[in-house]
Amino acid sequence: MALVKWIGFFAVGAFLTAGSLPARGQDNGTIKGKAIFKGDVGLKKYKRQVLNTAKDAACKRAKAKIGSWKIILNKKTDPVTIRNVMVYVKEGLGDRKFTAPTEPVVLNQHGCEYIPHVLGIMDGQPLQVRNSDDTNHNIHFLPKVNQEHNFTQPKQGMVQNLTLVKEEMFKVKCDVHPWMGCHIGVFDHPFFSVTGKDGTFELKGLPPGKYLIEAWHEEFGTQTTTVELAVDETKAADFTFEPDK
Ligand SMILES: [Cu+2]
Repeated sequence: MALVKWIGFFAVGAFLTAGSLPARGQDNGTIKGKAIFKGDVGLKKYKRQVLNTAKDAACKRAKAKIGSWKIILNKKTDPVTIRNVMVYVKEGLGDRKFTAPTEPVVLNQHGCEYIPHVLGIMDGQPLQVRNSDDTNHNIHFLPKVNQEHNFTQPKQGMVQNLTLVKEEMFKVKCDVHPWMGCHIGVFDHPFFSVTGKDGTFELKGLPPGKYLIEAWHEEFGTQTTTVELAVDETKAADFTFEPDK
């Protein structure tokens, strides 16, 4: 039975590759690049800060010391790149409408840290807030245009589902553990990406067009650039942050 399925799969695949059916979509553009740091990486303020969790015995047990997520520079590459930069389409999609995925985006509290530290989600897509720690967390959303949420998850394994409906970047904090903080970006389209450890991002599946792309970092602010994409085109776009300039 499994073999029959696989044969069917390949047969359909070959048929589509031949281009007969269906008409090929034009939403295949890609913009990729990196968030570059230009400045003196030797300065103390650019070293990763260490946060002490001793205030809460359960947090201390999980991880006595946590590295701050605010400024993480990848100094192994030249140029130096920045982690946790949210890159997104700011303008250029016109009045196109995009359907939010039904699978939730998870914001986990684990080891008394928010994972991930910068999270992107579409408006209307479920956000699932989880407590994976054996301690009490308070989740306090600080939005400007979305609804403010402020609730506790006192027990390990607790889950709360929420929906965000308006586009914005906002901060989330825990009122129990002052070192805990993260950021959520809500978008009315699926073209957003957070730079990883290597400081790179990728926006895929873009229709051809001219876009204003913005890159946001919680400490370094925003940078923008315009990118014009033809059908199926891949273009590079780097963002350079010079916080001391
Ligand atoms: Cu907490």
